[in-house]
Amino acid sequence: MKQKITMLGVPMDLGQSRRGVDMGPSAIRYAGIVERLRKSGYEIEDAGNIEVSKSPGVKTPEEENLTNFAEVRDTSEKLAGRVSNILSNAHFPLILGGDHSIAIGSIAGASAHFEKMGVIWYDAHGDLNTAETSPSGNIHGMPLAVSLGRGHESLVNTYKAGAKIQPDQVVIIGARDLDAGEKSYISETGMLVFTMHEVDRLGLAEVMNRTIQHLKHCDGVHLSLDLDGLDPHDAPGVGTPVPGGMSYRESHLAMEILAEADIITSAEFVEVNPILDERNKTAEAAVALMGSLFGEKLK
Ligand code: 4U7
Ligand code: MN
Ligand code: MN
Ligand code: MN
Repeated sequence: MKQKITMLGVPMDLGQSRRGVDMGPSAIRYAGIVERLRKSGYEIEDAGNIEVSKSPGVKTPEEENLTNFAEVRDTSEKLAGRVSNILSNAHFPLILGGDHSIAIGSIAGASAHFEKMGVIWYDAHGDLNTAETSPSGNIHGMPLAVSLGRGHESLVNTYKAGAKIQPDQVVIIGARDLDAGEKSYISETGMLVFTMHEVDRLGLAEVMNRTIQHLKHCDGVHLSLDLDGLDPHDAPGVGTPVPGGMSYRESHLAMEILAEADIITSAEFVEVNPILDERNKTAEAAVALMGSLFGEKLK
C-alpha cells in the first residue's frame, strides 16, 4: 500500500451517551498523525472534519431504542459519500472517529468499490445489536449489524439499498463483552469471532494469520479499529472500557502483520475520547498503530 492517503475526521458523539468522543479527531491530529505518516514516505492529505450534528435528537416512537437516530443516519449518509469519493480518486480513506456508529457510513461508502469487501472488527464488543436486542439504545453498539443488513431500514439502506457485507466477510477480534442477542446471531451465522479466549490461546500472530486466510476471497478489506479493543491500561480514553483486552504491543504486532499482508483498503480508528483519556495516551496509541498499519519499520 503506497497510495495517497486522504484523512477525514468524523466528530460524532451522538451514537453513544458520553460526550467528548467528538474531540477524537483533534486528539489524533494533535498526537501527530500527519507528520508520522509523512515520515514513512506517504503523501497524506488532511480533508478536515465532516460536519456533524451536535444536538441530541428528539425521540419518536418509531425510533425507540435508537438514540439520535436521525443524526446518526444523516452523518452515515454524508460519510459514505465522502469515503466513496476518496476511493474513486484512488486514495486510501483513513477515517478518524468519533464514536463507532460512523462505521455504518464508512462501510457503506467503501463497500461500493468492491465485489466482496471484508471487514476486520477489532473491538471489545461485537456491535451486532439491533434496536430489539440493544440494552442501551446506543447506535455505536449496532454498526456491524446494520452493515450486515440488520436493523432499522433507513440505516441499512445508507448510500445503497440493503446489506453491504455477509457474515463470511467479517472477522471480529478481541471480543469480551457480547450481549445475548449478539451471541445468538454469531452462533446462527457461524461468523468468525476471536474472543480474548482465542487470542490468549492462539496468540495474536496466529489470530491475524487466520483472519487474513479467512478473508482471502475478498477483493478489499476495511479495518474498523475500536480503541476499546485494547486493554484499558493502554487505552484508557474510551467510553466503554472492558478489562482484559489486547495490549499495545499485541496490537502493534497485529497492525504489522496486516501491513505485511498488504490487504487493507480503508481504515477507521474510533472511540478515542480525550476527556476520559490520560494525557492523550489513547490518541497516541491510535497514531502509533496507524504508523504500523502503514508499514513503519523498526529497522
Ligand atoms: B462500541 C453495548 F450493552 N453492547 O450495545 C451496547 F454493552 O462501539 C456496548 O464497541 C456497545 O464501543 C459498545 O450498548 C459499542 C453494551
Ligand atoms: Mn467497543
Ligand atoms: Mn465498537
Ligand atoms: Mn466504546
